[in-house]
Amino acid sequence: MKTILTAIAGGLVVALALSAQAQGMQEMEGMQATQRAPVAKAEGVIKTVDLTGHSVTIAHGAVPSLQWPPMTMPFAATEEQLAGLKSGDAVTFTFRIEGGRAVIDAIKK
Ligand SMILES: [Cu+2]
Repeated sequence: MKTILTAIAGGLVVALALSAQAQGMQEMEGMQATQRAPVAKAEGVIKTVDLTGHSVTIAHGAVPSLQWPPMTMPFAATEEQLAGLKSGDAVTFTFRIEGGRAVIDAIKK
């Protein structure tokens, strides 16, 4: 009888520990959802500027923080960010990955 009670008590402790762990995981996931992706920094040369499409295509150098090789790709940007920029401009910029898109945080010549 005593061993059965000990086993039940032991199982209860394990169950409580597991549920506490599961709750901890949920909190972490919630945090990731509300936290914005960190900003990555890169340099590159503008290929095309699409003011109405809110997009700029940049041939950028390697981005070590994201383990990206150099490549040419579009970035989402606001009209204000794109003002004064044109094809051929060498730029330094910061961006973040949001919903599978690269979004410009700041960009300057
Ligand atoms: Cu890229």
